[in-house]
Amino acid sequence: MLKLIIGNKNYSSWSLRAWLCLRESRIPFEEIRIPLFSGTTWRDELAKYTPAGRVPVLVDGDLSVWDSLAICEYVRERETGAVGWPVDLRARTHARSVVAEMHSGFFGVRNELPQNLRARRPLALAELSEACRNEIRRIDELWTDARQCYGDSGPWLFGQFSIADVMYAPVALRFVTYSIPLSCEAQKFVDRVQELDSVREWSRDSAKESESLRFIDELASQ
Ligand SMILES: N[C@@H](CCC(=O)N[C@@H](CS)C(=O)NCC(=O)O)C(=O)O
Repeated sequence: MLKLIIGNKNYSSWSLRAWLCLRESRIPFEEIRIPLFSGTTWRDELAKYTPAGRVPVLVDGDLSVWDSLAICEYVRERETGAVGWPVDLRARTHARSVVAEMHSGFFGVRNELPQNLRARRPLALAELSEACRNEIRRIDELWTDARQCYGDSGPWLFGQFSIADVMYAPVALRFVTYSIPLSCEAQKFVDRVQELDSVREWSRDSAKESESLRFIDELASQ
């Protein structure tokens, strides 16, 4: 059986992406949770699965796949019917661009609005850097644009649920934690993500975790 190595459910957004991809693809897997930045052995524990020192990692027999996007691609190629890319070339190229933009950027959002699923910390936009505010606007625009182009074929960013939704689901959940105001169309994407049974399950699990990472929680309590 596939093994997915993940970090803390409350804090690890990249772990959530790989997990969501497998869950929404209805593929059975064993989950191995290594609480990051907790205790003294987590780095050694993680090193058993990946020299990259980061989660998520997917282990399929003697094959190890690290990085959330590589995992999504592997799952899509391994299993017919798994969550993948839009069928249409234009839509697929658009989706890949949108995903690449997330995977390689949005450092303001990542740093100033870290994933903290069980926290609720309403933030005024004025409390964020200009770079972060610009990124929020850009994400809103990406979501709205995708919905305007492909919304007729289904409820997700590119119609049917795709790797683009997987990649942006944790971003949507950050906007919930910090009460970030969005346009109507972008907010609908956030609501849809929150309604997913898989996301609800992950969030319930995150609420039960005992680790608390001060460098993230302190941001939420200021
Ligand atoms: N680009 C990687 C990023 C993975 C990543 O940064 N994971 C974080 C947890 S969300 C991690 O393992 N951090 C451990 C560390 O920084 O030492 C991916 O897409 O999987």
